[in-house]
Amino acid sequence: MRLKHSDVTPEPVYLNRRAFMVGAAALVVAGGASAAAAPPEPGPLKATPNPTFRVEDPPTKYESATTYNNFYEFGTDKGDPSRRGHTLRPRPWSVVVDGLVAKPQRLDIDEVLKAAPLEERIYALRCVEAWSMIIPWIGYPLSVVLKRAEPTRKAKYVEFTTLKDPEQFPAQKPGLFGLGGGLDWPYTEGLRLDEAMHPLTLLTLGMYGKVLPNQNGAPVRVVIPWKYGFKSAKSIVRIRLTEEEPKTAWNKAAPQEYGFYSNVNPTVDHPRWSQATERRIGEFRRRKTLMFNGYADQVASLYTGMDLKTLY
Ligand SMILES: Nc1nc2c(c(=O)[nH]1)N[C@H]1C(S)=C(S)[C@@H](COP(=O)(O)O)O[C@H]1N2
Ligand SMILES: [Mo]
Repeated sequence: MRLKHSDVTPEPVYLNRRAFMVGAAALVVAGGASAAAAPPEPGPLKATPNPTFRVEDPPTKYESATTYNNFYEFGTDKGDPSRRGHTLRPRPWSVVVDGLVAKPQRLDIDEVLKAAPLEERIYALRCVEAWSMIIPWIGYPLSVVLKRAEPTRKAKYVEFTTLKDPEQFPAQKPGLFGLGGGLDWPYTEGLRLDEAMHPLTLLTLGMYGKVLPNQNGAPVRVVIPWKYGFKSAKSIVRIRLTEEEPKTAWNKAAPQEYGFYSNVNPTVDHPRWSQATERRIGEFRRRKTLMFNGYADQVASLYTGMDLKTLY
């Protein structure tokens, strides 16, 4: 008689392994689908370069910016989002703006695209993992849609919520625990209202002259260039104005490592590594990380009187 795994493995291990095997089988299926249907190349998106927001360093190669990604809804490996991104359907799509506002909105993605002239802005992106890229984004200030909704006087914070749909985001499937790095879904992020209204905070619909690729957060995300990359939530479906500081996915997962503010600060190390330098993707030597990721002139005044050493 042949032994089954359940006969030789202690119960809890067996259960975990079974969950893992189910997950592995699901991934094989997902992988098979991806080979059959490669993600379509994103179409062109016209935008006017805005010379005020333009980092002079050369942009990162498009190939790198679209294959080296953090988007844990697809898995924790840098290649997962581009490999599995085809399961996300960026249309139809709408974004709700609600909470403490006089005029709650539900905006179809086509309305979002037309709400303001599209600008191209070349920003530095600094991941908390100490790598960085230079990316030509396309979008317009988030303040445009916030003002439309007319935040009330009680509104102090803005919460962003990413789509929750396990059919589109494989790591959200129940039973695939661990594939998404232990994050709670949906992914949420947040800003103080004045940070969200800051002209640098970009509602982002494209990059490199194209519509936003799925792996970069299609069809719409935010980009906050003076903060660590995880603040820039992808594929957002809701923007909610609140009185209290919103809970954020990374802060819930590891509060001692990922604070609400998470401004880029070379003098405050991550508990497990230094933030003094960074690896620019495509370069060999490490660079010094700049205070507020190089945007100090524009944003330092937001934090007057606050202790930046403890503001993580
Ligand atoms: N919904 C969601 N948004 C996310 C993430 C994620 O895992 N899920 N990762 C963040 C992190 S850690 C980074 S560094 C940036 C990466 O953006 P990019 O892949 O477009 O360079 O997206 C951020 N936004
Ligand atoms: Mo990141």
